[in-house]
Amino acid sequence: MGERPVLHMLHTCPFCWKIRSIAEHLNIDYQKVQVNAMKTKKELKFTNGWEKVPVWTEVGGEIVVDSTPIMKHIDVTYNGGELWNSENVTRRDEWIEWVDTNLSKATIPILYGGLFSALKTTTRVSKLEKFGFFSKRIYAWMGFPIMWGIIARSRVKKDGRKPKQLWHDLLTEFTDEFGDAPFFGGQQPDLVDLAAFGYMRS
Ligand SMILES: N[C@@H](CCC(=O)N[C@@H](CS)C(=O)NCC(=O)O)C(=O)O
Repeated sequence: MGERPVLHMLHTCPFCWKIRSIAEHLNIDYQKVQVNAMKTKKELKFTNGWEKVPVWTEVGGEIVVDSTPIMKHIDVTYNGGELWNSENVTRRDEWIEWVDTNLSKATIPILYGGLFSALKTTTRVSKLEKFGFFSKRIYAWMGFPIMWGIIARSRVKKDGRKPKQLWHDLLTEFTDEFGDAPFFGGQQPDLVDLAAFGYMRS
């Protein structure tokens, strides 16, 4: 067993950036393990069927999966639960759900919604992620028309708004909720702010 908690992740995964955001905010000393993007199932076999990143493994061997539950676990374990604590639990629960539903869905259209942005994104992903020699090249050239043609376009079509407009509207809706405060959490960021930051950072 290691001496530091371990985060299994993909560099460009928005859910992984949520974990990186909270871990870095709390100054936690942890180890990052970048999985092979084409072998996630194989490399994450130890999760007993979850097989998605992020995965957080505690020093004692406890395995925590799913990004928002991992954030809550980190907050409780290393920070006394202060980031998740709230005077208005209904508002907090409603907005973490809003962030996880709306911002997560908006990442694919902005990255892959246009031909040029899709090519730029797949080229960047193929450079940043761990791939085999052939799968890197195959992903860079085959991944881009697939992501643009099928996935992003269908999501853009469903929403009707251009990806940039969608992000603009979502961020306006989110920050309007802050009122006069600088963060959703008030004077300091809370777990909802860090989750939103994670999606944006990715
Ligand atoms: N609800 C999960 C979603 C995680 C997820 O979909 N991760 C993607 C990478 S961005 C993944 O590992 N996909 C691999 C697969 O589904 O096989 C979370 O919030 O952690």
